[in-house]
Amino acid sequence: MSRPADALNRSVAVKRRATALGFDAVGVTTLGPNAHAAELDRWLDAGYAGTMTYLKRQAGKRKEPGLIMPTARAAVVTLTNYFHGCVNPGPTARGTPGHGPGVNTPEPGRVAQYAWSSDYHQVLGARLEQMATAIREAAPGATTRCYVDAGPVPERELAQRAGLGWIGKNMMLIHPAIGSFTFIGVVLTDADLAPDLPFEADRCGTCRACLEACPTNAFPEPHVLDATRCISYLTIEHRGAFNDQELQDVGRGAWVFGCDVCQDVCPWNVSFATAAADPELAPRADVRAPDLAALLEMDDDAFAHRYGDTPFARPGLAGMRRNARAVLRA
Ligand code: B12
Ligand code: SF4
Ligand code: SF4
Repeated sequence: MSRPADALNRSVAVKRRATALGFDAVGVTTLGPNAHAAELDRWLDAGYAGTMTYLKRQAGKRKEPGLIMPTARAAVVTLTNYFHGCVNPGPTARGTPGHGPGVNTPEPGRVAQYAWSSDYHQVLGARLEQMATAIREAAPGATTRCYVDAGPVPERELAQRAGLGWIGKNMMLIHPAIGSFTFIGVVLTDADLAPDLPFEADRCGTCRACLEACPTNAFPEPHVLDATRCISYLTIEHRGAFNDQELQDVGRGAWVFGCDVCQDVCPWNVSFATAAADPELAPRADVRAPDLAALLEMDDDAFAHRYGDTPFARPGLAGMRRNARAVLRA
């Protein structure tokens, strides 16, 4: 067992490295049981996960993050800002500057901002590996495992515990100075690192803007998202054709991939989100505003060539065509 001062020095060294690597915020937490395990069970039992059956399979580890890597004693949690400085302009209204809701009229084919660049899993995965190297240098002999939006890691829960923000009524992890347009990345390690204090405050107050703005009423109550009604789930995770209700829901929002409405209206984003200056996460025009007509005509090879390294690869050509038809009503 090392001295507390050593653990603190290691944490400081790792955080310095995280900042140098371009992470916008970083915190450390321990791997005790998930304080919101009961909420996760209730959510799964209500069927709100839809066909994301992996969430049920991974529930044991999400409730007890210490089981993910049994030797691990700490999680280093990072936030990376991906806000691009405007509310989704859609394919035809390019470059409209602005902040906050209602700046632009929705155009068919809107894409959620988190997907505007090349695949963030790859960009952040490489950065997390470099931070893991720094952890192993600070604690010789330590082992590490990196996660970004993958595996059974309860990422928002760990971020809140690492002091990085609170869970909003829209379920997003909101950092008080950055907002919620952030990716969460995690390194689990058996190194002895000094933990940060959790972020205990709930700064939503009486606001309900996200709940009221959701185009499909996907929030049965604050802090509960029925994913089966969420446009993000429907356009990214759902497989197969849309039923009539789903068709209406996707068509109504004009979103061809993901959805940002419950973040666009959040006062913490309206006031504090600033455009990310990260060249590796720079928006790509073909992703931010895809040509829906071309998408409908594309074959598998053309799709793989154009979108294989972007988040569109998850729904694939079949899913993206289905989404395009829904927003074009084609
Ligand atoms: C499955 C999933 C989805 C599903 C379900 C979303 C959901 N709200 O559950 C769908 C496809 C709909 C989705 C959509 C989106 N997602 Co998603 N998703 C995930 C994934 C893989 C698992 C989330 C999960 O376990 N959900 C089940 C719920 C019950 O768990 P949870 O959201 O983690 O909530 C925990 C805490 O909130 C807490 N809790 C529960 N109730 C309560 C109540 C109170 C009062 C408190 C304080 C806490 C609390 O306990 C829960 C369990 O640990 C995570 C990555 C990961 N490995 O964690 C990314 C992740 C949550 N998604 C992310 C993003 C960016 C999005 C979208 C914004 C993408 C988009 N623009 O289209 C939307 C946002 C929709 C929304 N409002 O949540 C980011 C969020 C970053 C952030 N700053 O919060 C993550 C962390 C991926 C990443 N590494 O960056 N997603
Ligand atoms: S992402 Fe869109 S559809 Fe999903 S909960 Fe938020 S506002 Fe509703
Ligand atoms: S819109 Fe309001 S209620 Fe929703 S997450 Fe933001 S502050 Fe909280």
